[in-house]
Amino acid sequence: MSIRFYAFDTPNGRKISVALEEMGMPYEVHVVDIGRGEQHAPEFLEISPNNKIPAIVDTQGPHGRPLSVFESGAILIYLGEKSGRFWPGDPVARIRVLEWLMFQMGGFGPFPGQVHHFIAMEDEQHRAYGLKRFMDETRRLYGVMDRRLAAHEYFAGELSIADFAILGWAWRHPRHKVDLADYPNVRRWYDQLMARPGVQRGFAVPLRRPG
Ligand SMILES: N[C@@H](CCC(=O)N[C@@H](CS)C(=O)NCC(=O)O)C(=O)O
Repeated sequence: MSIRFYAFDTPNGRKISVALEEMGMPYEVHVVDIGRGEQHAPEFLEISPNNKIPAIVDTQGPHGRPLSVFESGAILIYLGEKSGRFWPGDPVARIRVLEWLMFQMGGFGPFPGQVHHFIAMEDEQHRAYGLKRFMDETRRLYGVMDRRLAAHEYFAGELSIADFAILGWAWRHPRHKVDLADYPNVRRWYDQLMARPGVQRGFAVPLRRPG
């Protein structure tokens, strides 16, 4: 098994399980339970120095040597390069994929992630301020996505790693209290992706230990 996949059942973990399944790459899952602090274990920090999932180790990396990769965007690009799938060779098509991948990494992840944080906060004053700030931006990002998808089937034309990256967070729309009925083009895209067998397999991969 060449890819060791270190993850937990979160949006950033699911991006990679979906991509691995869609690409048909063999891999083995190593659950890192971030609720129990396993992301701080010294052996995990050696492959993921920012103590976050996901990370991978390709035991048969370039030149036949093992290679570890952290940061989900970098992992998606690596897997796209290795599989030759969902990562176009044409420079114009590739830059479109990178634009939407960076859009996800820089915005549609950090902002809904803050909504998840503030929603759980008990202090009403902090909660209200944080929720307004991050909910407004999250909804604005859904609006950007909706406009893009009005004219494009997928974010970068053909189905790509950018779609898998964005899907990981769109999957959590109930948690950040976004109704996809307000964004009909995102709804269409979301339903289309969720109907794919590879995506379904990606979401079904156990990323938590039983019990
Ligand atoms: N920019 C990183 C973010 C990864 C991230 O935030 N991972 C979270 C789970 S979704 C995590 O491992 N949190 C544990 C911690 O911060 O200690 C990526 O895209 O890979």
